[in-house]
Amino acid sequence: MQSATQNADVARDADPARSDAFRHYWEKGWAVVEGVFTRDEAERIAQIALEVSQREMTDSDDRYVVDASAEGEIAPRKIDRPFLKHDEFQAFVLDQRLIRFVTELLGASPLLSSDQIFMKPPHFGSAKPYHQDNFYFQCSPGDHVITAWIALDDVGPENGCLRYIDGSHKGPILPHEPIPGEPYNLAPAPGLIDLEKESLALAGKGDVVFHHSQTLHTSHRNESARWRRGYATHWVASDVTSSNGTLDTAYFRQENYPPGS
Ligand SMILES: O=C(O)CCC(=O)C(=O)O
Repeated sequence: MQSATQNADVARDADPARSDAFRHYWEKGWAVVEGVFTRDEAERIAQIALEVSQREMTDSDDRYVVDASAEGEIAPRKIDRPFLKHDEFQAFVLDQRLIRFVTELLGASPLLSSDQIFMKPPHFGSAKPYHQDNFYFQCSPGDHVITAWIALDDVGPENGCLRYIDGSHKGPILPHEPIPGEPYNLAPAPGLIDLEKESLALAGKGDVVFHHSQTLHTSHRNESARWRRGYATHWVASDVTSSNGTLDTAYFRQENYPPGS
């Protein structure tokens, strides 16, 4: 009888798009999979994200949640832990079409640890500096931690698509230093980042960009007249531990996601 991993290998080999994504992910540290969700499904989630973030914005002027322009105008920046804020967010990120890809790339059953929605309003959304997720998570083994970033809009260079340093997941976790004026953003010194290896992850609404926990990535300001919203979900395999308590608040721990929440 074949094991679950062997079955996944057979299914992947039979589908060239899936095996290309798998190869690209392990070679470069990231991969785009097209059409995991329909454009309509992504649009529905984008609309709910807008409603939730507008509501949160009226309750907060915290720069973590809200962005401010040079003129002092404010707009949504981020929704933290959206999974706990709307039933449709829960159904969306637990959709089997997404979980199937996360399982294949991790090589194990994935557990949802945390999530966040990055909003970049037209002509507005601020840059997210280069970083490695696992600098924040401090999880081990790093190969068993993956981010699935679901495009809620078409994304390209003009509206702040994700950018990756190819192969950086094979290197160490770099020291990250605070960015002046942005206490929630830490980044490696620019000299440690080889921009010649930078690639852009272009994605359509409903596509998913996957990245390894150690891959260096960034996104620029949204210079366009369109929104750029991305739903980032963070997953781990069951053998993963964290040295800084990251997993204490993980959704897969029932106390953090009580039934009916
Ligand atoms: O959406 C962005 O701009 C940043 C996303 C990110 O850093 C992540 O998903 O780890």
